[in-house]
Amino acid sequence: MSETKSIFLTLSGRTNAGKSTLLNALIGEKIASVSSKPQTTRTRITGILTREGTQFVFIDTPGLHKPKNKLSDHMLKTAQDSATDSDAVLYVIDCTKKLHEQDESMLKAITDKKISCIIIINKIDLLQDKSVMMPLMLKLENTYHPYAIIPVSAEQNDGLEEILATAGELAKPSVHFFPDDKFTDQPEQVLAAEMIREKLLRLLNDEVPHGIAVTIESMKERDDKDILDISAVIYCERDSHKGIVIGKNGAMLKKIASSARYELEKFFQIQVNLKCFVKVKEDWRNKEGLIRSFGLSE
Ligand SMILES: Nc1nc2c(ncn2[C@@H]2O[C@H](COP(=O)(O)OP(=O)(O)OP(=O)(O)O)[C@@H](O)[C@H]2O)c(=O)[nH]1
Ligand SMILES: [Mg+2]
Repeated sequence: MSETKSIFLTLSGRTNAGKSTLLNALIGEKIASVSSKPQTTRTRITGILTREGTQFVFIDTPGLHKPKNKLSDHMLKTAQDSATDSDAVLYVIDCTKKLHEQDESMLKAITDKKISCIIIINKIDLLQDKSVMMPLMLKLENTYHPYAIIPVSAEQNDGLEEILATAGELAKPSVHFFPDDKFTDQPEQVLAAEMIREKLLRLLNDEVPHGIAVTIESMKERDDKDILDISAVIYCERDSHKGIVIGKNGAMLKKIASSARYELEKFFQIQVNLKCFVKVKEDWRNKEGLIRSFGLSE
């Protein structure tokens, strides 16, 4: 039997750099929520790809940002611990943004710990003239001496093969830690809750979606029919936010539930009957007990 290999790679970088988009693109399944709003990812999300004997285990993490509450503190700690604890890091940078001081301190921490680092310059589809990346690439190369720097467009699946080939070089002989056909270790209920939260992030404006948590109260296939019944609770921080989530005559909640149902049906390949309830938990992002009960602290 030929030798198997594996590698654990943490996706690290500033919020909105495109880490979750890249995770989904690499494994070819939509398991992580993506939105144009900052701080979309709140916990560690594992995506797995097994190819020609090599198992890649990607760990998506919350993006680096300025912490504003206790939830943020947990998110940042998760991000920092994951990056400095793994075999290798895919450090994702948005090529349309200036290098941030948080990029610099994270890259330094990774380098100091001698963790193999592949820097991913993302969103190159937004550059008319690709040569404008050169000064940034040169600076990164000379300062951090990464294993490689790879320009990609996660959204357009451009550069993914190069990432896999390069990461594959760093894989070590090992057993596979997950079954070869598995692509995530996220429980189905967590995946479903995240799909609903993503729609809230996309459809609501300003501060409202950041103060939202979604839990699945029940998720069960009917015995007599091919229907999956899902009951979800959307928690927000204030009564006024609850009003916004529900909308006039329930219009917003209907819109959220129907776009979530579409995605749930696509993912679980079964007809879904989704019921969403909206509740208020005042200032939950500063309450440790609630953060824990929503599964957002490690
Ligand atoms: N044009 C373009 N947009 C991209 C690309 N990759 C990601 N995006 C967009 O960038 C935004 C942020 O993407 P995410 O994948 O949620 O970013 P993230 O790094 O996971 O963000 P956090 O979870 O907040 O840390 C979304 O609107 C994506 O559609 C890309 O290659 N090109
Ligand atoms: Mg993310």
